[in-house]
Amino acid sequence: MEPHHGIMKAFPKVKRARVLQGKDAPPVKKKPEEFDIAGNTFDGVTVYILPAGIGSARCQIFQRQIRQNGGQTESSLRPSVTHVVVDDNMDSVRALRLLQVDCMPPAVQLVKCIWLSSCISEQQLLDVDSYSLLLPKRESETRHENIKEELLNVKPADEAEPVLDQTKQEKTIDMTVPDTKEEVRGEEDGVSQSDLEALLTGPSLDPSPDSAAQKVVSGNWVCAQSSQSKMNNFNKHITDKLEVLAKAYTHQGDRWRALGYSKAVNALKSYHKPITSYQEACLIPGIGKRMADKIDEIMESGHLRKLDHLGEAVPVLELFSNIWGAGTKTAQLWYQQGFRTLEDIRTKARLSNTQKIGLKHYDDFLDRMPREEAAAVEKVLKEAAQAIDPGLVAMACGSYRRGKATCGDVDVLISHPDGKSHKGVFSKVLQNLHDSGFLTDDLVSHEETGEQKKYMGVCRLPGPDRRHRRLDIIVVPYDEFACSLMYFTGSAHFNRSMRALAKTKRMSLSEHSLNKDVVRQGSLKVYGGTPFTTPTEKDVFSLIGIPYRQPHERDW
Ligand code: DCP
Ligand code: MG
Ligand code: MN
Repeated sequence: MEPHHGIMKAFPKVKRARVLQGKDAPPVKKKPEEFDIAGNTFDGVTVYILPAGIGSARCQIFQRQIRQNGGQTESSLRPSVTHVVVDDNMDSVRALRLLQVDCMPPAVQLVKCIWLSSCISEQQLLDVDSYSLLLPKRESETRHENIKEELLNVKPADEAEPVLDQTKQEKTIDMTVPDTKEEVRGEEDGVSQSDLEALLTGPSLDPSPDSAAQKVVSGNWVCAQSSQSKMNNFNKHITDKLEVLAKAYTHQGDRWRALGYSKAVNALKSYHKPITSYQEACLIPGIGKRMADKIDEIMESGHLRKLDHLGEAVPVLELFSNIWGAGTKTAQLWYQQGFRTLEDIRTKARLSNTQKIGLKHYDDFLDRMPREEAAAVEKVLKEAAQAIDPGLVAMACGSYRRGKATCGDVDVLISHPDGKSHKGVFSKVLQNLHDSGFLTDDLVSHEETGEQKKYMGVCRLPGPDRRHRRLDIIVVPYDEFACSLMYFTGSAHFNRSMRALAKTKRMSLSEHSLNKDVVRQGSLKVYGGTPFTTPTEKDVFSLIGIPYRQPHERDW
């Protein structure tokens, strides 16, 4: 996906200084009167420059030049804006996400920064055509990108939301999977249309009598069910095989089919008894006929023939995409270039800085840490934060908060209950942790979405025999605390379900807020709505209209 992910940014040393010192300081606002109008290149043009990737210093220079040349600038996507300028490496999906819209308003151009610099240097308003960010054809591909390649994971506010309205489902599926050939293949290959339709809405398999009441409010939504129901897996002999297939599809870049299989796996894991017949499998929400065929085959023969024909590329693709910073597309490219081993990659492949770090810590990153170690990392973060301001809260979220025995990384959320003292903390914490030697590598330059900042890097606890561990840190304003806590606690599948459910209620859930009165046209959000006040996670659940779930019940 990296041709248009544009998301991961290695953390060049030069930039680090900027990020770690004064990037939190408010930009010095210069009054427009200071500038003489020098030209009229931008007459009638109002530009909003999306700062991500461009940096505030360059933004300010551009803004000044626009105003000096007869144009106007805005600090957000206001109705007056005619051009939105984004970093040259930005892809449209990410741009829209950062702009918090599903599509550009009509008549607003979304252009690369090079358009702006070319206009300035050529002193004329150039046609945007060759600088415009075209929307990718296959939305489905970019939506379900490899998590590692999604900077910040701060995510797609509306990632893969299904539409509940049954009458519209087919249409929606068509829109999100524009390549119908792909879908037909899916049909042959275990994931049917109905599997796709059920995607992400999740099973409703709680056999307890009170589940009927819940269904009234929450239908089949994963987020409304406790993930504890899958703890006792009566169908492990089946799910083990389907999981292998799901993983293989992930590595082959077939996200839809992979999602279909994971969905079926979740459904089977939470089923209250071993499945004994094809008919029984068909009756489970989330399992279509083709999937039931596969299940039947495993039940009857103890085997799935499809697993014998995965192709020799799969294990190599898995080997490669396990390098942090390399996704399916990169792995495929390397495979096509003839590479088969990590040694090939180390010696022959062109690696980004991030991938170099990923390769250096290949084994460490694959090794999940015991939760006690995650707790120790959380403690380091708490102490670092509280040394800056004793009122700061720092807590490990992610799999740790969901109570998992092992964690792939540590996801630390930092905020301040006074609503303002989180400002400036991000760079200070990072500086402190760099100075103490706790942080050993920076993977991704921090990205801001609104007032939230996120860091992805590598740390190591002091003492002998310690391994390098992945660490994610987000600093959030307190009024976004509950929504960001919920986002960062996950799981990702649970989050998708929550967002999808919110959408059916004209709401929109993101890591920032739960908004009401959202206006959508088809599956596109045209008005973002207004945020509810959500002091706690419980408020978010109750506003969406489902029972509260403890973090350990969200492990879908
Ligand atoms: N997240 C999300 N969507 C994504 C990626 C992440 O909503 N595509 C959210 C939910 C995750 C949280 O961010 O729980 C942290 O992401 P991690 O990748 O660290 O995932 P976990 O902590 O859940 O699992 P692991 O133990 O593998 O780190
Ligand atoms: Mg994690
Ligand atoms: Mn993480």
